[in-house]
Amino acid sequence: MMTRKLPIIAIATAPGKAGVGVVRISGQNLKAITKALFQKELSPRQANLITLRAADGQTIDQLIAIYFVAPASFTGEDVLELQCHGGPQLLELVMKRCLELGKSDGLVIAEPGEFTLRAYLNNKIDLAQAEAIADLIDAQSEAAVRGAARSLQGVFSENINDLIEEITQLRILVESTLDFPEEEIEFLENAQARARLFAVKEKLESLRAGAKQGKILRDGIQLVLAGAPNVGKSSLLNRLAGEDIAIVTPVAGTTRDRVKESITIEGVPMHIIDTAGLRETNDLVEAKGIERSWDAIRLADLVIFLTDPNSTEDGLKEQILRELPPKCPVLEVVNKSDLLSSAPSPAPKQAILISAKNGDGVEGLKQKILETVGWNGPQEGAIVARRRHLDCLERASEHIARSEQFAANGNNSLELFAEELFLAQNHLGQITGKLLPDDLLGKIFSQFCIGK
Ligand SMILES: Nc1nc2c(ncn2[C@@H]2O[C@H](COP(=O)(O)OP(=O)(O)OP(=O)(O)O)[C@@H](O)[C@H]2O)c(=O)[nH]1
Ligand SMILES: [Mg+2]
Repeated sequence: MMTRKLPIIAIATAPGKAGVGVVRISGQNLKAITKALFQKELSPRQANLITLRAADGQTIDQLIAIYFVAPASFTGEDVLELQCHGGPQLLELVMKRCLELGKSDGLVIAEPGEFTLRAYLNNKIDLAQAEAIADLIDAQSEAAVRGAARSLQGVFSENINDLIEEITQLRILVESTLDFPEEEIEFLENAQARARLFAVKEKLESLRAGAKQGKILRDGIQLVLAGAPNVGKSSLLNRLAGEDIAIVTPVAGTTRDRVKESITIEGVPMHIIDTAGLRETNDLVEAKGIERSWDAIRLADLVIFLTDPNSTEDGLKEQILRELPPKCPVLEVVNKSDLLSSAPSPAPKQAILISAKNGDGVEGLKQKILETVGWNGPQEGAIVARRRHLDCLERASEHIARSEQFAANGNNSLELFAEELFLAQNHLGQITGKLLPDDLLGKIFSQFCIGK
């Protein structure tokens, strides 16, 4: 996939019936295929109303064809876009006819993400922008759409490139000093290297904070509702979703399998998982369900440990704490506040009190959820980010911290100082794809949808 130069074709619109369906072809030179399809050349960048015919001369569709000449196209190659009527069978016929007529030119069906990959390889966009295209398509909330659009416009990449440039300048400074050892003395002070390193560090940390928010916006939060049977986990799911999704009964052990529902809280996607109540049981089916509850807890970003005024905990909280993934927070929530008398509450002071039944405290709980996962609210200029970006930023940050230590050692460690700056720069370069192993590239683009 990575190196092939053959022309590619795919249906670019979603499967199913629609007003319009788009078939897209990209290749180094599509003149011959265009001529074979329409018996004439098309004037570039103009909408051409044209008839596509089968081998026997019968009309397949009357469509609008637009020819983009390289490099002024999405992929940077010649692109032929066919805006057909949007029927699945019809689009298959159009594809078939194109493949027939493009056979001698080597026309093949595109792999997922291959159009965007070509745009990246032809320097139309960088890797972070290419990822933003997929994120824009997958966006689960309005805020995520905005963030992905900003990343696609290059806001994230620009910040990364600015930071790389600042590190480069600092490296040039250090390395030129290394060539003139007599001037090394007091170099760090004279060239304000320490101050500049500090500025780099500040900027990197602010980028990391923004990327963390961006990751929440893109991926959302796996929120697991856990606790003993009957405390109201399913009732809380239904309350948060605003819909009757999970079965609620007074029988302890009602929920057997995990019940999942995705909602958004202030634009942040929340993938809520309601689980079977945790307890010792001899019931085979319930035991299986409880195993699944533990599996969900082990993959959570946030666990709500729900209790009610009558439930006995029996070390359940400690058991949950042992199973959690690292850094996963737990929110302790006491349900059924409507049953508590107005007398001093038996609930622990710090606990969040709610009633899934009448909705008391649920708005406050939502705010607490956002706060606990580190969501800072809608930010101007927010972007979307991926785990990969966060990892690169974290690595870069580690190297900057190390370079700081070497700087503290004075001039004896200047070479090591420069080396750490270089390594930090490399990790930042991976975000925009300047330095990236080929296998990673394949992995990233294979997650795209077909036709993109
Ligand atoms: N009074 C009161 N009753 C509630 C509240 N929330 C849930 N209940 C009741 O508690 C019982 C159990 O609720 P569920 O939501 O099924 O509890 P669960 O934790 O999902 O239980 P399992 O699926 O068995 O683990 C039902 O009879 C609910 O109507 C509440 O806030 N107040
Ligand atoms: Mg339940």
